[in-house]
Amino acid sequence: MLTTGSVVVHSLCEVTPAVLLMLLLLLLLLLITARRQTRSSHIPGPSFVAGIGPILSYGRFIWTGIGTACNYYNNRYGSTVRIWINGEETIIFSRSSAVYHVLRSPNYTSRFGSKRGLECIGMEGRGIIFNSNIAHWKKMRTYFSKALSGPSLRRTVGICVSSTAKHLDRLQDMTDPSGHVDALNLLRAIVVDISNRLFPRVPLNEKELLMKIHNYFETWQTVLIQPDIFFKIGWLYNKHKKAAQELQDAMENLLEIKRSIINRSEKLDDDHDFATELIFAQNHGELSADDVRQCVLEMVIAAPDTLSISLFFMLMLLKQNPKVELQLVEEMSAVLDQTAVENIDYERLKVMEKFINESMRFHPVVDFTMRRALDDDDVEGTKIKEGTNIILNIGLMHKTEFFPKPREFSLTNFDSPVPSRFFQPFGCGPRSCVGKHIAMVMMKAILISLLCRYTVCPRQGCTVSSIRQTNNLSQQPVEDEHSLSMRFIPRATQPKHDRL
Ligand code: HEM
Ligand SMILES: *[C@@H]1O[C@H](CO)[C@@H](O)[C@H](O)[C@H]1NC(C)=O
Ligand SMILES: *[C@@H]1O[C@H](CO)[C@@H](O)[C@H](O)[C@H]1NC(C)=O
Ligand SMILES: *[C@@H]1O[C@H](CO)[C@@H](O)[C@H](O)[C@H]1NC(C)=O
Ligand SMILES: CC(=O)N[C@H]1CO[C@H](CO)[C@@H](O)[C@@H]1O
Repeated sequence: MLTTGSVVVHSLCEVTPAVLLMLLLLLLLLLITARRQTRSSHIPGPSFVAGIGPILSYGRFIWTGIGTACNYYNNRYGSTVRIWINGEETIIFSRSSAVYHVLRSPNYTSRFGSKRGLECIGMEGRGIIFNSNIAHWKKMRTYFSKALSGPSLRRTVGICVSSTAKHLDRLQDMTDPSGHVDALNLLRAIVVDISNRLFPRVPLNEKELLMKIHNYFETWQTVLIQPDIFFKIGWLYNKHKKAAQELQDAMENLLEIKRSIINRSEKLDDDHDFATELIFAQNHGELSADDVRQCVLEMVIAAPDTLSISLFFMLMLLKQNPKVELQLVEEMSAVLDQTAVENIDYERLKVMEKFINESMRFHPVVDFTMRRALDDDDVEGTKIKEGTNIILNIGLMHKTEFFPKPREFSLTNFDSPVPSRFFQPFGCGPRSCVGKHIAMVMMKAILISLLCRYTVCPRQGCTVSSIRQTNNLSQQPVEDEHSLSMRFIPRATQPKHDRL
């Protein structure tokens, strides 16, 4: 009873009056039935207490965001916690051995999420990211794997370098009267341009597309775990429905243009881009038009939703750690002395790789990943029933195990080789990030192109721990007023071999 009481009190501050009333009624019921049992479960977590536990834990996920709620429960109950989302038992793991088991097992190649919500954003049984039709997902994944390796991986460096240079040349247009640049939006513009030049390769209005991607993402994180009733309330749901539809329509238009480009061209070069591959597959009856649209949509949003935010955090962290910036600049100068930025041997950028890894460990954009058990299993003594929702709290894992300075930003964390099970920013196994190799190449190429020309300076007092952030579906800065803007100061001594 004591622990139950404290759980209730602890969560009161964040529930609405309606839920509060319901809670009081339930509490009354509880007093009457006195020693009401908790559901027989040996896994730590809030107790069931006549259905209050599930309501409270669900409420916490909706109110505080998924990532914040996961961290709360792991910090409170330990590295394995059982909670409820929408009435469904959900287990959060943050210990590396359990996380590694789930990541690599073929039994967790599905994800969970509200069916209505996923339908709203076109991901239910379609695309790749939240597609839980396993046979279909596998087929889609082969198209993504192909497009994110081989020829396009080789084209990536050149495109990243030229796209970054193009945007930096036009920096004046993005600078406000006080000399500041909205760094996150600059990075988004660079990344969406790169994605477009790699995958659909159709002329488009960058700004408009970015706005639509932004709204689509808001909708995604809002609808992902909502109860079915949410989708029946017009004034809540309609604007989200509309935001999702707008990006889908934009993709449809883009594909229409692409189809006519393909029809008009006499002969296509051999390494087809992603959109061309998909259109050909549709023409051969292997994919439906809906499949093609959703896959292109997910490919177009993947990098702007993850990479640009990662890079933004990296720029902030760099200014907070001047010694690291010095080390980076020294390494860059040494490497650029011998080769142009397009031809760099990325293997030689050791400090850069440590910096990227440490940034993704210390302040990740993707803090956790969601899965669903396809089969009964036993994870280190925890019995998992088929259909159980699983959340892997990878962000917390990175801060509680192995690293010598787990709670600090320090490159010494990567001084000695880190066994892969302790560091999983992209996940591993069959459902890992399919873009993990290209993402590393992109981050290195963009960072080096930017940092050899400019040093950045966030506003006074703005650090990754002081700016407002949300940790819902991913960890993101809140875009209010000026806290995200930075000054871009040209470097006095640019590397000798600057071809930019
Ligand atoms: C810093 C950048 C990035 C980070 C930190 C990141 C991280 C992740 C993580 C943690 C997952 C879930 C893995 C799991 O459940 O085990 C994921 C999935 C995915 N990522 Fe990335 N990612 C990044 C960039 C990219 C890029 C550039 C692309 C494509 C262009 C991409 C495409 C995908 C796709 C398609 C999935 C879903 C895979 C599936 O369900 O089969 N990601 N990413
Ligand atoms: C979670 O995301 C939704 C949609 O963007 C937003 O309305 C809500 O405020 C977020 N929750 C928190 C706690 O930030
Ligand atoms: C392209 O050509 C195919 C047949 O060759 C035709 O079915 C399709 O409608 C054409 N698409 C466009 C956009 O012109
Ligand atoms: C950085 O992390 C990746 C895994 O994402 C790993 O393969 C690589 O060895 C790490 N690099 C360094 C320098 O630690
Ligand atoms: C559905 C599924 O993939 N089940 C697998 C779970 O894991 C065991 C052992 O690895 C496999 O034998 C099952 O086929």
